[in-house]
Amino acid sequence: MPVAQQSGKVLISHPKGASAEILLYGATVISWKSGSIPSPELVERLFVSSKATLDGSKPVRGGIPVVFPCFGAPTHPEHSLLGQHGFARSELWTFHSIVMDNESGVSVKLTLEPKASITEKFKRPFHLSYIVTLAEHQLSTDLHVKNTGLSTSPPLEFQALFHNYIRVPSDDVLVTPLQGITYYDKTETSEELRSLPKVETRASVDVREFTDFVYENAPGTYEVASPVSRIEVRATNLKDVVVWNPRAEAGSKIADMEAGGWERYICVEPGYVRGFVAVEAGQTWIGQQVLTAKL
Ligand code: TA6
Repeated sequence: MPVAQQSGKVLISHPKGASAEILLYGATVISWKSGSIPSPELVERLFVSSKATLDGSKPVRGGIPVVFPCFGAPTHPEHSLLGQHGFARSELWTFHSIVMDNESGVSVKLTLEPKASITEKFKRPFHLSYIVTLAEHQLSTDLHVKNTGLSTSPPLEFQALFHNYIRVPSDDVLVTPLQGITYYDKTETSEELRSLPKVETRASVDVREFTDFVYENAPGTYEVASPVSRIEVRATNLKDVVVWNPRAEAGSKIADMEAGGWERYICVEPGYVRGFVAVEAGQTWIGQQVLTAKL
C-alpha cells in the first residue's frame, strides 16, 4: 500500500522499499528510510529524539519541522504574536490527496488554512500546501504559500525553512560548499556580534563545536557527508541555509533532546530567512528541497 493513514500519520512507501512517515501535526516528516546506489540497504536518514513529543502538544524534536512564517524569534510586525519558528510546525495539517503514485514514486499533499488557533496570532489570509514526494533514493518537500488576500491587499511577507535533522555522527560530518559565503553566528553572546557578518573560510564545515550559523545567499546545493552516509540537499527559492548542532553544553539543556542526541545529527536547513519573501495577493510562492541519499 503506497499510501496509508494511521494514528495521525501519513505513511508512504516506494515499490523498491524506501518509506517515509509524515505526522499531520506540523506536517513533520518523522522518518525517511532509504538506501542508495552504492549501498541499497534501507537506513533511517533522519534523527528524531527519543524524548520528542509526538502527540501534538509541542513541536517535534527532529525529523523535518516546517518553519513558517518566521524563522527564530519573530521580527516582522505581522508575526509579533507568534512563537519561535512560527506556527506551521505546531498546527494540525490536513491530508489532502495523493498527488502521484507510480513506479517512479509517491507524492502526497497536506494543507493548512487559517483557523482560530492561528488567526488569534496571525491576521493575514493564506493557504499552505505541502507536497512530500518519495522516490527510490530521494525525498522532496515543497511548500506552496498562497496569498489569498483581496487584490487590494498588501503582499504577504514571511520566512520559510525546512529544519532538517539529518542522522549522522556529528563528530564526523562535513558540509560543503560554504567557503566564502557570508554567515551570521548565532552562538555569539551579544546581539551586536550576532548581527556582524562573517565569511566562512573553511572548505568543509564541521560541527565539532557548538554551531548555529545562518549562511546568506548560499549556493543552494549542499553535500552532507560522513563515513556512513552522504546526503545531497538541493534547494530551490531558498537562498539561505542554516547549520546547527548544539553540542553537549547547549544540547543538554534542551528538554526533549535525548541524552547525547547532539552526537547523532546535524541540522542543515535550507530556507529564506534573511529578509522576507513577499507574495502579491492571488500569487503563490514555492520553496522546495530535494534530499538525495548518495551513500
Ligand atoms: O535552526 C537553528 C535554530 O534556530 C537554533 O537556534 C535552535 O533554536 C534550533 O533552531 C531549535 O529551535 P527549537 O525552537 O526547535 O528548539
